[in-house]
Amino acid sequence: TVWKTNMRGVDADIGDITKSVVNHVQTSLARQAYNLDNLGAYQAAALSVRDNMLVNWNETQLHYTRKAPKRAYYLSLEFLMGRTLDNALLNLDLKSQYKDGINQLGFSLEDLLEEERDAALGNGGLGRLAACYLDSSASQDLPVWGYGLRYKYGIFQQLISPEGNQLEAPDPWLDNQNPWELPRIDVNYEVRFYGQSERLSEGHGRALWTGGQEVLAVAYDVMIPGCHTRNTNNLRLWESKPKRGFDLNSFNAGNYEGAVESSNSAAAITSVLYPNDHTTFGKELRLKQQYFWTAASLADIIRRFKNLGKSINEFPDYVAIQLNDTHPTLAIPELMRILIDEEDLDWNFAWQIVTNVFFFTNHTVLPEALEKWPVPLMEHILPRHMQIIYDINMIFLQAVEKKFPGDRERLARMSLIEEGFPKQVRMANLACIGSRRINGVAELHSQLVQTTILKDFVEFFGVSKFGNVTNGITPRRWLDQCNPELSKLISSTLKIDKSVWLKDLYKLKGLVKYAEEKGFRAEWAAIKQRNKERLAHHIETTLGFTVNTNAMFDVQIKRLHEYKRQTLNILGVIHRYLELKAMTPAQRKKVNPKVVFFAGKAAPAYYIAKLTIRLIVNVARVINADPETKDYLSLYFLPDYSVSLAEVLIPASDISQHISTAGTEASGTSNMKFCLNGGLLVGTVDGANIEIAEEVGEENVFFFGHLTPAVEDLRYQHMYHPVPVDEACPALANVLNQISGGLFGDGGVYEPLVNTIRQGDYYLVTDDFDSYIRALAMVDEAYLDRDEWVKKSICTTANMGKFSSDRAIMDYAQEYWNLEPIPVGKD
Ligand code: DL6
Repeated sequence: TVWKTNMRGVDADIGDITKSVVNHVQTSLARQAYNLDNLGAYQAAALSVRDNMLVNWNETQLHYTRKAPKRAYYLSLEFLMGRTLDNALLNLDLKSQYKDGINQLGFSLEDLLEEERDAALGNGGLGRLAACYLDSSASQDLPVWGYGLRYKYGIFQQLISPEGNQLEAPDPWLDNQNPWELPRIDVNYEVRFYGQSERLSEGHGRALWTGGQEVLAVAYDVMIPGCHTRNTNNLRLWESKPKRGFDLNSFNAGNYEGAVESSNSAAAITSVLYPNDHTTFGKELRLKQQYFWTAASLADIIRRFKNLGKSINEFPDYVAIQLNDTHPTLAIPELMRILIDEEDLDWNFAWQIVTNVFFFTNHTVLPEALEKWPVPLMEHILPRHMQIIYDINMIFLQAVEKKFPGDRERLARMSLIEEGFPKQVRMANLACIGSRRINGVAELHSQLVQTTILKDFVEFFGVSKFGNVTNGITPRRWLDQCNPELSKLISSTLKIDKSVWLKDLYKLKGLVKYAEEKGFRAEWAAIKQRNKERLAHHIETTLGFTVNTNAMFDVQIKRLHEYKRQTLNILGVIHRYLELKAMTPAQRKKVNPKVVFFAGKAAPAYYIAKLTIRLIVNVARVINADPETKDYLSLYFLPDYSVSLAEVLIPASDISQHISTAGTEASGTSNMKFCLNGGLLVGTVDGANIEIAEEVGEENVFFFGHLTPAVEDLRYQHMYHPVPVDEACPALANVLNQISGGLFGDGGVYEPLVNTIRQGDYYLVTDDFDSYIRALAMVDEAYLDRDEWVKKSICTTANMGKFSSDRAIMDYAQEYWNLEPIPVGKD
């Protein structure tokens, strides 16, 4: 049965909606309804929708409190939520009523949706995954809360200079107020930094941590409505504040700067999201962010547990904590500190509790992403935690020595402390030792975790501690919301209400048989075409470019990174351009027209990634202006990639590129989004591409490139027996020579980028180039037979059931957390 939500627990009608919106205009915004702009109307509409969510949210929290189930907490330093209003209206099943209500007030809902700023508290895949998991937890009635930080500034805004350089501007996303959060000044905790830790007993007993700086963590709650259920979960984000306003003594003594300094330093903790994915820099503020957030979250979790009146040894029966990568790993020594220093438990008992509560997900095997913190920094900021880490390490290494006597190298590899200047704490080792289970995010990745970075730990603990949960995406945002026409066609064809298939995505399989129906294919193709026109319109109005919507749309959208190989893509574009230039007009006429889109941000300090953007922008400038070729090939770099931009791009794509060097992309999730929207993939045999092909059929994926086992050997050869690119891959050499020769502006500018391929070629662009070009030729050929292409597109969507984040979150709930759904209003 479909549960209908409403204004107050009874049926919502349009009159109720307009009344509630107008009421918010007058009382919450203190404005007049007759003199209101779209922003004001959006805010009032959002507050009115929020009222609905609040009713459900309160009911859900009460229900969870009454039922006292085991709960899970998802600790993530990033939640890349995007916009909320459309998603909330769809999940609450109120969209059509609000559309009409907003119309009656003289506005258009579409316009109001555009007023909302993205909540961009994340870098990329890891943060967006966390957002999908929140949606799925609520939709599956699971008692799961998220914990994160309320950054004042999210991921930077990306601007492109006239030369093609990425520039970064702050993202003041809270400037217009955020109707979706509830400040909870009553929920706050003190968090200590620095100071001294004095051991109070011999061995691993209690210690007293005093002095230093105390900062206040204040909660902000964000409601997470489930789809067609009253369950509305919570995302709690912490803001840092000085414990006391400012130092009055310094102020009175005339030391104004000193007086506000400590209050500024407290507020700075949650001021900005670090804009790096896959790299760590060992910065003090980042370590303070991590501790601030884990300490506040644990204090909150323990307080909630204590309200149950249970004994502390039952903690793991009521609490599971998922560590989203190593960022929250300090929660492990922090829980030890609480149990030993505050609860007065003995070490072994405390350790048993800790190792039954935490679960750890690894999201990358790239060595530069494995977090390490300098011991001196850790000792300075968290002296008590450093003692605990040393104690954990000592006991652990004794056990390793017992199991592998005399294996000193193994001890050195497994130690929590990496020798060197300075010594460093290895957070992945700590997360692994302190967690009950560890998982990777796709089959291949989980295998690689077990056979490379955590191999020693598998040998020590046994393989049963390690598992896999292949990532997923929420079909609510990534189909129903971003592609409403396709969603409607699916419901009408399957004759199943969307509330059903959106929560049981395997139902899409029913579409396979319609791939053989001409009429259905025509409707399917027409929707793709309209989505392409919607994207073209967006580009025209925001950037002023006219895009050829009769062409194939080829999209690569993700963070700029050498391992993701945007370079391979742009070099392929240049190769295609050179081929077109060499053709006669008659030959060109037979070519399949193509528009290539790139979007993505580069970490501000990542020079090669930024240079890649510059190359793309300048290649676009040249080829889009070439009268001979522009009808057959054009190229756009769309600035300031965001969740909202992805929602317009993905439904419009015919083909998308997921072309990482094999073994480097842990999973990828945009690959799933494209396929769910009927886009096909060109990709390497990497991450979740492999499982997608297993589901949709290899005949529907364009694979190319070397496989993971070959990668190490190839790198070895590049290093010790290098072959010049001219010999190894003449087609690529020609492309590189054109860049160096200045076809796209001063060739010298691009030398550092070109040299990454000519010298060393760590990401194997040379090795994969020919096979990549062949794969693109196969894409062209397949696209010529449009009927077959549409069949492929339909069969791809139809077989994407596995990649719903509902499946993924239920895997976590059942296999890891031991959690039951607790539906509100069903008993
Ligand atoms: O698991 C989500 C996402 C994967 O889909 C990507 O393949 C992977 O690159 C990304 N990893 C990170 C690394 N973060 N850290 N640390 O973002 O995770």
